[in-house]
Amino acid sequence: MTQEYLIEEYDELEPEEWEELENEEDSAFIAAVIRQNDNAEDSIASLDEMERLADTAGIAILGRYTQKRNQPERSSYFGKGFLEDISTKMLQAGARLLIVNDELSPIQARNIEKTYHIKVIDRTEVILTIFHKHAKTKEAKLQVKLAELQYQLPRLKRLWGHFDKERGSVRATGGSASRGMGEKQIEIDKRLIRVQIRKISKAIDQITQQKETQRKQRENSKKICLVGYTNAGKSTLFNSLTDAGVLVEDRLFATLDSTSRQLKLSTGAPAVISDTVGFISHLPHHLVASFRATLMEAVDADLLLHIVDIADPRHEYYVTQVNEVLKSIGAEGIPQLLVLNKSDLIDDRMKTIMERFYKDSVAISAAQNTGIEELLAKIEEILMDNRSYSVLLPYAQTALVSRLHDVGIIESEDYRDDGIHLKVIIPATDKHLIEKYIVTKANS
Ligand SMILES: Nc1nc2c(ncn2[C@@H]2O[C@H](COP(=O)(O)OP(=O)(O)OP(=O)(O)O)[C@@H](O)[C@H]2O)c(=O)[nH]1
Ligand SMILES: [Mg+2]
Repeated sequence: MTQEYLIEEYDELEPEEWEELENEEDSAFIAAVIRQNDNAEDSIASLDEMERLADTAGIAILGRYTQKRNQPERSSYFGKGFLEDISTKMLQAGARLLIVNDELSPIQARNIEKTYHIKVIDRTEVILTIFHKHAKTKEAKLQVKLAELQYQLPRLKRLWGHFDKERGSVRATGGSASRGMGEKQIEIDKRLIRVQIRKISKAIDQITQQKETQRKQRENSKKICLVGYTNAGKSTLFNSLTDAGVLVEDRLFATLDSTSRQLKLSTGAPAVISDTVGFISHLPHHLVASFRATLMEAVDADLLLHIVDIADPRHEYYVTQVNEVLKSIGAEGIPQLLVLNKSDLIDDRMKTIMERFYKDSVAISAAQNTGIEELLAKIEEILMDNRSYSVLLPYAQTALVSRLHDVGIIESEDYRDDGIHLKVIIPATDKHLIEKYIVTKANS
């Protein structure tokens, strides 16, 4: 298949097959199973997060319910009594949806809907809805579309009510469409979806290849990638470092595609910095798979700037969750600098405690532009592997002093009888300049 043909296919996906979701308000109950060993605090925080996700997806939450169980029920996730009770309460409250804070199996979702006559969606569907709403670039739209189709495939029977029949996008609306649909129709749809999945995967492969080429072209540049939990302030920092004007919003998953810009380091060495999609705990695996092209940006980096919202009491949890996702994409071995953002929201005492608690971290406020200099210095230190040396230069090499001023930092300069004594910090790449004159390595 020629490349041109692929590009044509890729163009076809817009705008006919992409449907903006209507911003209609929906209402729901949230329900979760609390397992025996679950930590109470974590469970509450997880439900809070689900509520925030629902809010971002445009769904108002009218109530929260939990059931204590050892394991979710295999056929219906919750127990019978709980579901009977909740369906009555939903009716009374006028809640249209039940949101389950987990990924339901196709059977579980179908059974809940059929037996209790309530419309149920899971955490993955809510996240997919947000991604769908926020996808703006072709890259993001293709990736979201792929994740949606892969999610739909095993769930066709049930999703007939939720997904738009012709276009196949996630919708938490409708319901009557499922009536009278035959098995044959489902088979036809499955085939159509598989064809679409293949088509989109090809288009995404093409983007991945393009990105690969771009990356190769930037091979001489050091690559820095911003990673972090959604809403940590990645785009804000990206903007303050590069003046790029990337969308910053107080909502989850504001950024879905990856944007790269040149970053000027004081040493003049070329560097490229990329902003990327936010992480979240239990990021649906379909999304991780579809967003491969975007996440590759992190896998390929020389340095990860891991941004965490230090004003959020759950910072430790976020750091762990982001590291989990990094591990799942094979980026756990890349050097990481932890950036404690939003430090304007905590007092100085707390700031000191946090910097001590997280070794190799730097506290900043991306919004107020504080700590940026220190951050850049640390970035340079790591990237350039800057080392400090004691050097004794013969007077015949006086010209080298000004050269060293250009490429590094001269901490002390002492003109004595035996020559010029210097303490310099320079990038490893420039070490050859002084190799012959090194007296001691001040640190390494
Ligand atoms: N107080 C304070 N707010 C900040 C700071 N940095 C970012 N914010 C706010 O935090 C919110 C999220 O910022 P973004 O930069 O969009 O976060 P992000 O990590 O790119 O989020 P996603 O793209 O959704 O993953 C916005 O409302 C910002 O204004 C900061 O240093 N201090
Ligand atoms: Mg962002």
